[in-house]
Amino acid sequence: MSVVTTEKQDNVLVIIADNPPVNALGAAVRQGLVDGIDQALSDDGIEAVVIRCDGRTFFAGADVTEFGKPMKGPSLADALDQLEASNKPVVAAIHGTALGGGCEVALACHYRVAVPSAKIGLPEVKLGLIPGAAGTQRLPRVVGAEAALPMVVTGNPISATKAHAIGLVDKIVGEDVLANDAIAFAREQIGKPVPRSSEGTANRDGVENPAIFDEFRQKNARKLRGFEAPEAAIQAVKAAGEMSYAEGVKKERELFTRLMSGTQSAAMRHYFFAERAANKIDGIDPKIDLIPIHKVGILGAGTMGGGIAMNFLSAGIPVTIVELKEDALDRGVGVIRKNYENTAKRGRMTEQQVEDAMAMLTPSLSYDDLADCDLVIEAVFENMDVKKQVFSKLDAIVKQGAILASNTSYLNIDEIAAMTKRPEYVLGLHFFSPANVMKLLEIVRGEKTADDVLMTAMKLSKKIGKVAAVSGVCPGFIGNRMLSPRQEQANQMIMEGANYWEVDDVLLEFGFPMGPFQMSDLAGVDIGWHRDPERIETLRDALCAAGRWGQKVGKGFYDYDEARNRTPSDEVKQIIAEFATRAGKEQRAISKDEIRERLLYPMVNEGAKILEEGMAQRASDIDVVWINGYGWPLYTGGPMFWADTIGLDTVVGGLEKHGLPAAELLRDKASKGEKFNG
Ligand code: 3H9
Repeated sequence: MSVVTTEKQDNVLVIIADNPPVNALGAAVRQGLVDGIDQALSDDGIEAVVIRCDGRTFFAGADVTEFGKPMKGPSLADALDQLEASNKPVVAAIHGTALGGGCEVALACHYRVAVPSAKIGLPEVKLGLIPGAAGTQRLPRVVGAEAALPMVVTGNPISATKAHAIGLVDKIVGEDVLANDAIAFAREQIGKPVPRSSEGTANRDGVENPAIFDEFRQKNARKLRGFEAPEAAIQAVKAAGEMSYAEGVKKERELFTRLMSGTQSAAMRHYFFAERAANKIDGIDPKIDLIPIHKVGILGAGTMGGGIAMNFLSAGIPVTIVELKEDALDRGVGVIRKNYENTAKRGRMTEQQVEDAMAMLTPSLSYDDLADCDLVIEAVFENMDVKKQVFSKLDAIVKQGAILASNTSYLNIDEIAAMTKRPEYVLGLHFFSPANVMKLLEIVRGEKTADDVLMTAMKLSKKIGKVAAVSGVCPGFIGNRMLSPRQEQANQMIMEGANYWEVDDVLLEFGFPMGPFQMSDLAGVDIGWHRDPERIETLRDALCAAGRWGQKVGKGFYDYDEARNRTPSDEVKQIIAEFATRAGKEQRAISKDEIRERLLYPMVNEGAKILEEGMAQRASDIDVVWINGYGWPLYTGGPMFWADTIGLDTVVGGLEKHGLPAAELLRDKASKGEKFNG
């Protein structure tokens, strides 16, 4: 069957696309749109046109799988020019998500009607691109540069009601009557001059007040740091005010083409598919029956337990949270409430939503209250003996058929599962701190974890807004296991003469939000410290003994002022120098290149070992973990894609140069000229 069909409703031609799953605008769809418009124009009985989609959504964008391949059929830009040129009114009937090229189709139509649940946006920047079918030129002409900027530059979609308020949508219609109401709306436009977006004048605001562009740059500087596409998006929207439509389209094309051939877009497109691939578990039918999760239990109401609980409450899933002591429980519940109230203060939640979420939380001092939960997540002290005790107790109390999960970041899930009579119902759910904010969820598959248990966790992760990746059982799983060699090199280099702030700077320049020593200050240098100031065996012991416990006390590796600005500390330099002398380490200047190579190449190497051992299903899962859990810059595509980009032989050569081992898989792939991804 054709992906685009037409239907005559008296004097209105309805063009219907049906290209599952998301009605991407592939070659056949573009051709179908052109044919549909030709049909409408050549039929004297047709006076208006409606474009709508079957299935779950209006066009969700260009077909990303076609990128980088030779163009087939009409380009989207040409198809849309033909559509807009029609002198018979064309109406877009929008449901689901009109994204990217889909939003551009809607913009090329003369009118847009939408259901209230629809979302409209230009997310191309998230693929390292800008819109390439005149979206950056038509949108500002319809809604103004100021309203267009956030849409084009951040890529976040807006609701249909917001779109209506800014003039992007002409009419909101009922959820179930879109098809009919769009036809009725189209009939009302017959005989009126057609409004063309390319001829709109709302873009004058950017000419009259050009300061909006710099203001936008400044306001979003932190978020946009390192990314190329947002700046191109700003330039394109600015051009919409300064240039004629035809010149503006040319400018957009130049910017689009440059981005499309660059490494950032390749990396971000890799990530787009990586995130989706990570949802798939090799050897498990995605349609397997899932275990219904109506109620979740959390053991531990500390920072981690509370954060984990919030994920479920926010998704409308009731939570019972258990602590052993009343004051700890009260404190934990208080923090959850405060976090929600802060979100409400920022306008991202209503007071009612705060109360609704809190009403779903049952605090308890008894394990027994976890008995009827479908999933219990333990977030207690990170110690194997403690975890073992907890699991044997949970196993005795929690109903059969319920999943028992550990939030351990390091420990062996199989050993923990062995304490229960239901090891197939045990797995790791490793949340990252703060658990209500961080996107990543590492799902740890034990040796005996059942397929439906694993798939239930995977589907649940999507429901609570997490990006999940599966890891096998190994110390530190995927993320922390790869962090270890980086930390080891960072520690070694400062003993060999590298300045610790330079080590941090190298990672900042690479695109990480912070370096290892800043991270240590933020987390607390005293975490895990034995608390005996007389016992100084490590650099950490020395810093703690000197009261340098991290940012919370105003000093750690760095000194902090009241605004939390950091400056390297002479005292710390002295302490490091003393340690180095005592260890007999020869001091030398270490270049930034060496620092970068010694921090990042061993991580790639560890990633290769993780793959070699089958602890990650695919290299791209490792990229998903590091981008979402540890701030690896998205625009490099993650550690494994980055290694592919610079060449695996470069990585092997670098490891050898610094006397570091290279995994067999890495060597093998490098020698064959292969990549981790593809
Ligand atoms: C663009 O439009 C450029 C233009 O300006 C001009 C060019 C000249 N193409 O996300 P899901 C697949 S750039 C191909 O799990 P959801 C996806 O891989 C594009 N495939 O569903 C997955 O496949 P699989 C601008 C696509 O319900 C399946 O569909 N548009 C595309 O959670 C289901 O996807 C965007 O960036 C695509 N465009 O979310 C929008 N989109 O099952 C990108 C999806 O094999 N898409 N697939 O893994 C999305 O944001 C989400 O998919 C959407 C649905 C919100 C639509």
